[in-house]
Amino acid sequence: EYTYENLIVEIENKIALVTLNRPQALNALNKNLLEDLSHFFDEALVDDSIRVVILTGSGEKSFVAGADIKEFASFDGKQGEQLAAKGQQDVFDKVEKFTKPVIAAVNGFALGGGLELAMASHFRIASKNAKLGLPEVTLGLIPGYGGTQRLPKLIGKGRAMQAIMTAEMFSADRAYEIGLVNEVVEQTELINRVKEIATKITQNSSVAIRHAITAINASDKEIGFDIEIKSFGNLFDEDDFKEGTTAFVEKRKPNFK
Ligand code: CO8
Repeated sequence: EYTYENLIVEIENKIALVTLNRPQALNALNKNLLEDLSHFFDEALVDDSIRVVILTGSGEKSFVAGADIKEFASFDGKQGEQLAAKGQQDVFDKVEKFTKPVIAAVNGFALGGGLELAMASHFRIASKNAKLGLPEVTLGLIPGYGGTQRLPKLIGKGRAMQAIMTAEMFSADRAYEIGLVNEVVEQTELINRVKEIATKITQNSSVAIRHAITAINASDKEIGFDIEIKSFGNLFDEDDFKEGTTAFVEKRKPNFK
């Protein structure tokens, strides 16, 4: 029997509400949390009591503030590449290709790996306080969980270039304008609204929806993900990565050469 360390799973009316639960680290994705997610999606695939999955973060401040920087700060290139490859395979690809709908209820910060998880989900609903972005270049990194591939598909190449280069966050309203999230609602209404959408989905043909997901996903090119993983790993051997992650841990601005 598997017990979740960092996930809360509540199943009701064919909807699984999955809460990523590491509020002390703004729900940053560490190894345990990724394992929990990987395990959940394996189980949920064959669990007939689940028709739709909702992913959200615990607390009122954050969906997921990224991969756990403290956990990977000491990694080298090989380990970095393995981390990205394993994460993409075990979690992010599994989410995107999941044959039951996965909705991200973005209830606060969705940064780095957090926005990547929201983007791997089939669509996103945000609360008004949400802030979304890919700040990896502030750490001397690039997105490593599919962000270089999924962000341009969702918001266009030029906007994705600017967002990744500047590391700026989108407000919920701006994310709505550019199609990164489908709706923006009050935080207190977020889970109710997403459950309402999920309920509508549960009333439609699950076999048809399964085929629709596969067909919609079929337009994706796979090669970019491999290039992302390789580049992500290479950056771990650069001085900028050491400086960027050390600066985060020491709560100061990085001084890139
Ligand atoms: N990793 C680890 N700890 C984190 C993270 C994180 N990503 N984000 C926040 N925390 C921790 C903080 O260190 C802090 O802990 P402590 O109290 O022990 O110091 C606690 O959560 C609360 O955070 P803050 O005090 O910083 O809260 P603020 O409200 O002041 O700031 C921010 C909120 C702006 C969200 C700020 O926490 C922040 O900038 N976080 C980091 C955001 C970020 O850079 N995310 C991207 C990470 S890199 C990434 O995701 C790479 C993806 C590809 C990975 C592929 C394989 C690894």
